[in-house]
Amino acid sequence: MKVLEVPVETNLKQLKLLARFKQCRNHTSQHHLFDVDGSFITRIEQIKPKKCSHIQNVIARYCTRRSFQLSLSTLHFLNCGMAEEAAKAVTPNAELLEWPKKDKRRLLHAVYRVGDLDRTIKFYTEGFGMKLLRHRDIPEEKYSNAFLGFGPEESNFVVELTYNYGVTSYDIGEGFGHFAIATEDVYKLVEKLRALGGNITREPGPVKGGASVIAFVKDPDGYAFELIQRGPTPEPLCQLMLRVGDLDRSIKFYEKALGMKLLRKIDRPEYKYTLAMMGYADEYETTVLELTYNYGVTEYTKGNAYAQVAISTDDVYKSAEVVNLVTQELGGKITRQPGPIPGINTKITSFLDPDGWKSVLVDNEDFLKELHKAE
Ligand SMILES: N[C@@H](CCC(=O)N[C@@H](CS)C(=O)NCC(=O)O)C(=O)O
Repeated sequence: MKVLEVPVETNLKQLKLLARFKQCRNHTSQHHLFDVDGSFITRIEQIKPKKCSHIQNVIARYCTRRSFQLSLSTLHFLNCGMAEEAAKAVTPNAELLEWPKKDKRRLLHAVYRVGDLDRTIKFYTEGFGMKLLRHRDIPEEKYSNAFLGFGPEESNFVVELTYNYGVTSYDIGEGFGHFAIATEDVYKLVEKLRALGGNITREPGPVKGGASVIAFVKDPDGYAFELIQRGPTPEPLCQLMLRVGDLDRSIKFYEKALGMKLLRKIDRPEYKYTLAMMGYADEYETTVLELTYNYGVTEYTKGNAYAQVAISTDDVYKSAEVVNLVTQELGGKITRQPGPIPGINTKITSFLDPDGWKSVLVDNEDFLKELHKAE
């Protein structure tokens, strides 16, 4: 095997040369891409002169690795007529992909539909101990919203309930998992919820395969809430669980597209599932997205009840560019291009993840303005 080392180029300062290509003697159309340590990254086949969109894509995908970045000379080596253009196209991507990690992000709220707003408000306030934070009625659009949570929207994750005039029930589907509420005494909370007519679907006790005490209750619309026994926390509304068909793909998507961290991964082979806790800060201090993979299950029905999760950002435009880039690699798609919502002027962008779960990125400043307008 002929190994071709590429000299360090200094004309593109931000691109450190950490790459080299090894070219197979017998397959001149096949290139094996290695990182500086010599570990194999990928194989690139059939690089046609003057057509580098494929190599651009491959490199764009891998040059986000901390240990590997593209060099202009590498592209020259490929004898690709569009080397400079390709480098230009790829360099900003590497920088762009750093943005979600630098951005000011947190989970803001989960949006879902309920058949009777007052009934849910009563269950959440009297049963769970949430506060009703905001209420708005939009008669011209025939819907109302209620925002509930354990603390102010400026700092806490909340639920945004939507009531569509005249619609009294929804299909929750199989993919939506649950919300979780941390409480110091699951047994006590279960008794309170039972007394309020709550449907306890799993009695308190240690989780199968683990030690934490949990229980499950369904709210009046059938949304599951896991109750988890924990010490005091600033964020009792601690999890949003969604089922996914390929956990590694989802972890990568939420890391790259949304800048989340993989906080914890638990595999319970005896119960045939794996969980990944994804979020922006400590799992016990903030709300996390719990992604569940059930062995062998690659698709779920989604129903029409759960809608989306909202996440804050300082720049919806830049964030949408990142999402767009990541969807090309991992799947999913932008469903609303970045920009202000007519009438409200809050800048948002929304998109689907590779499983079709929707997220909305909301401009931080606009979000705060909206809250203060509502006061
Ligand atoms: N098959 C389950 C996998 C996830 C799971 O089992 N989660 C735990 C909580 S982390 C659970 O619900 N355990 C039920 C129990 O302990 O009774 C699902 O899709 O919901």
